[in-house]
Amino acid sequence: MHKSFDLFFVSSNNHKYHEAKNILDSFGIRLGFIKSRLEEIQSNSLCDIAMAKASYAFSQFKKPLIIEDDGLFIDSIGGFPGPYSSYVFKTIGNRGILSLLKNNRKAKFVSIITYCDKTTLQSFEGNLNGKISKSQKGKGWGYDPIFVPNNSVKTFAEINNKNELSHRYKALKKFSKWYLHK
Ligand code: ITT
Repeated sequence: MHKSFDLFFVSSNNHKYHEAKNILDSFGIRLGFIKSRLEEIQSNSLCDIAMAKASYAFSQFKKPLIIEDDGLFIDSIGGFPGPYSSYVFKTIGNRGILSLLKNNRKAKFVSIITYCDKTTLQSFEGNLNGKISKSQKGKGWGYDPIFVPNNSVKTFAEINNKNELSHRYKALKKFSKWYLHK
């Protein structure tokens, strides 16, 4: 099991894995999947959460791996849901988020990718600015139907090139440069 890959993505979220795999394929890196829900510390810092999540994953699976921690930060509500994005999506969801917003709809998506092996723990950050749409548009996972990236009029759920511009793409691009030269 898991033998033929040099690098694994550990996550409970199939969508995150499929996007990460697609992006890393384009950089020539093959990515295996270990589907697992990892323990998460409580913190206001995505980076601290990601580092702890990666160390925990390595202690469990003992293979070179990456994990990802994401957050959607909405300006007018003090950066909420930020590090609590997963919980907020499951509780109030996109309808709940839309009901909280008025005119200022600025937001950003942040991805932290953390690599861990026996000797190294290293994080890479990708940010994407945008805004929250007035209603849900398109069929996508998570916050995709309400996030409109800057320079677009369509939501993440409506565009077909999300993997060429997303927060995940930006973090994985930095990771790839480092990983391929390490
Ligand atoms: P892990 O097992 O990898 O932790 P997770 O889904 O709990 O999976 P996060 O803790 O990183 O992942 O939660 C971030 C949440 O933000 C995620 O559950 C989605 O609801 C949302 N999210 C992150 N990236 C997204 C994207 O590209 N498009 C839409 N929603 C996204």
